[in-house]
Amino acid sequence: MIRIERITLREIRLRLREPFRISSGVVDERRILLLELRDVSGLTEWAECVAGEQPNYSPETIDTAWLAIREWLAPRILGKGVGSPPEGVFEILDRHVSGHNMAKAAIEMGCWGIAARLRQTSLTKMLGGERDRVATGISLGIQRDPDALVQRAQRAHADGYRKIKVKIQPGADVEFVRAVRAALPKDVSIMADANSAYSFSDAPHLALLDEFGLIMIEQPLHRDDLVRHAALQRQLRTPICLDESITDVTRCEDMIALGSGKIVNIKPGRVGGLAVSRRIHDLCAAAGIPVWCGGMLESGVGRAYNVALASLPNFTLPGDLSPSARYWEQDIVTPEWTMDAEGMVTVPRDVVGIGVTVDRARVDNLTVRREDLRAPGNG
Ligand code: OSB
Ligand code: MG
Repeated sequence: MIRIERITLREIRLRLREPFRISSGVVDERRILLLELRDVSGLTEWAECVAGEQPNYSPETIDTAWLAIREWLAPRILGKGVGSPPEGVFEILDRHVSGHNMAKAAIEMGCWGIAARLRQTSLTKMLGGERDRVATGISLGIQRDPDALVQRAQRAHADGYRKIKVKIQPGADVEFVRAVRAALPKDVSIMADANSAYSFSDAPHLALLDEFGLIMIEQPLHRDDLVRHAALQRQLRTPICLDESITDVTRCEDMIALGSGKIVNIKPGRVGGLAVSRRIHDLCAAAGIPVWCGGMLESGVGRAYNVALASLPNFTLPGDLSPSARYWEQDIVTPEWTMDAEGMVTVPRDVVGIGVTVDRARVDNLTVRREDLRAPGNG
């Protein structure tokens, strides 16, 4: 049994080493919502809400998540006992509260972190993760021209990344991918992520990507377009991977039933946390659908949850789990996340809790907003 008596919300600002551009927007400074949860026993653990600055990737933002956590979600958990492992926290948060998955996930994941600490074990073991190391890919933002993208891709390949993902949009797609494909050895795994930039009438254009042997194309169409993704998949040789569309287990069942995609990107924030992530993982494993762990430009805190999740057995493709230095001058955790020359990140299987320690002095320094949430009567 876990009983959370306080959740401290903080907003910190962390500048990316370089702006990250996707088809729906650009970010140069992350506004990151951190949660620090404290159990009645006095144990604490950190979690991260991955909502962005703008409602472009999903309807949520850091500001809507803050509101949802304070007004509707934290009161359902604070001062009340929840089970351990916290398999049922998502249902407690989800009943009669639609949407706000990233806000729900932040609390839910924090409960997993606390549960691991209480059991004196690692988050990875608590989840049933099996791997000691997870394979890492890089997600490269849209660049000014193909040459600039090729430079970044070559550097990433030399660094050891096991998958090169390039963001695309109309006007920055076929020629950009062609240039990257031509610049890298034949056996390098390349993929493209459109973040919903296309419509079904673009099918003949998207089919031009087939000649490059991409391992997948991620989320070409609108998040709600499962039927059109299925029609598109029938016209493409390249496997479609869904990201934005897969917001819960049912949506994943629909993808499988309709044939809307052949691969799933699992982001715990998008689906409401680790328990739902694991259910999607299990569903896909049973259906022969490979999964990989996506990223949301997380700090070292959110990354810890992603790495633990990615150690489950059906995460068979490299995740968007780049090391700290790919994003930040300096991360907020020690040790920082690193990647070896084989493109592998070590899973902290034997470290109690999430596997990294938050640099509290640095977080205090970066904090621009803070709010303590407590159970009523514990004020
Ligand atoms: O679509 O996967 C995406 C970042 C922000 C919003 C959406 C996406 C991304 C990424 C970043 O691709 C991956 C990473 O964290 O390295
Ligand atoms: Mg994506």
